Amino acid sequence: MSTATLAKGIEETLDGPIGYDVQRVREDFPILTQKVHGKPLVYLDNANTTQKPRQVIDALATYYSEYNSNVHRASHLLGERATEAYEGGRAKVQRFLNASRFEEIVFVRNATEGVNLVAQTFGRKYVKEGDEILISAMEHHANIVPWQLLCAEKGATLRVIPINDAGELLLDEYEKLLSPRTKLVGITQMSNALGTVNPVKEMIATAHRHGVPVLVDGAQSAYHMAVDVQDMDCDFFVFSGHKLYGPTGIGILYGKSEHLENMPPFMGGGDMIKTVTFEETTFGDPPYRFEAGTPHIAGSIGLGAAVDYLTGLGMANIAAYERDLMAYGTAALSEVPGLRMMGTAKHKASVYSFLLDGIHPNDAGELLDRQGIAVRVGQHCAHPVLQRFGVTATVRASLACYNTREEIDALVRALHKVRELMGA
Ligand code: C6P
Repeated sequence: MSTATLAKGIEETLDGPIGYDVQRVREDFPILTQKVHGKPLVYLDNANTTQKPRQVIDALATYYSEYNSNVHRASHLLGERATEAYEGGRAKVQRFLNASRFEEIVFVRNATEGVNLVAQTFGRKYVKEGDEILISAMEHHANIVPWQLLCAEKGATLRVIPINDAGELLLDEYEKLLSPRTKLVGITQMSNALGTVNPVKEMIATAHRHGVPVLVDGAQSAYHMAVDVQDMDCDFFVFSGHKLYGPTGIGILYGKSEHLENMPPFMGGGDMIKTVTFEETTFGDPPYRFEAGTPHIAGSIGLGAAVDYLTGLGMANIAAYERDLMAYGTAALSEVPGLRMMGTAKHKASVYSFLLDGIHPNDAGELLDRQGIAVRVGQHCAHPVLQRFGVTATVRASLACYNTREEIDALVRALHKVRELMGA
């Protein structure tokens, strides 16, 4: 179904506060109709990666079957078409994030590479011995380890904003941790392990009052809520295409031009230079300065198709739909005996991270899988926050725009079955 038809469908089928007809959305995702272990697939591992709509799959197939070619380098029609579509993907992302300039959108492989790029360029240039980088206690390893590596290299210190038992940042402590030594704040907009949505706009304003730039990890937020980087006023924003219903291997680093223009290259090679001699190389302007080598052309095209799809549905509609579903699931899961939810923040989205009394998360995950329910179990690449709650693993069910109340009911039924099978 085209997104225009879908948007029309939304108006026609609008029923109460929920913004779209989920059954029509599901028809766009071919993978969702399959059975696993003989049971209908209930895919609740969306925080890990989301499924892809037909529009994204078709865009990839069309590129490879009709105009596959390298970009920026080919002097023929296919190369022109590929370049136009590849740069078109960048323009779509610019509009999606409401970035003021095309040059502020840098293609990377994923959110992880985006953070590493900033640490290795901006960080290496500006962070000195005795300086501090401030992150939060709920960060994913992707927003911890790159800063640790930088701190070790520079003799700087990593500081951590603490959280309360609900999984909310302690904002008074945050403000106290900001000092003239702080060179950058790195915070997630939404925690993958708890679901907490952080007040990044306010936190950025606070950091800016102290003259400190802020990197926002949008890996979990960008596909659940509308993001406006100008309104947020972040200095850097990263996300991964594969969580945003797009292909793997493509991600975005947004950076304010004033920063990108002053940052040294990340990697050296073709396409990121102006001139090269054996004595000296001059570097290209952003974003190309940071994009050495043949890029993930299909990735940009597929991500552009994903952005079109989401824009057609409307991020506000998606947020409203998922908010309703989240509340339904929270109530339903609270009825499961012995279920302990980790992360009960007031502002929370689309993630249920929980433990079942007396049942190891690995066992729960396996028994859920056999009933067709796909979840993630483990530490979710966020060891420190699990340690903060004194646990080594949780079961995590996470939502996307195509999940339904019926699927939540199936999860709840399956959890009862897990308890029965495990004798709990
Ligand atoms: N979280 C999860 O199951 P990459 O791997 O670069 O696409 O995304 C890294 C990343 C960064 N920040 C946050 C908040 C994330 O949740 C993730 C990825 C997945 O929770 C895979 S570990």
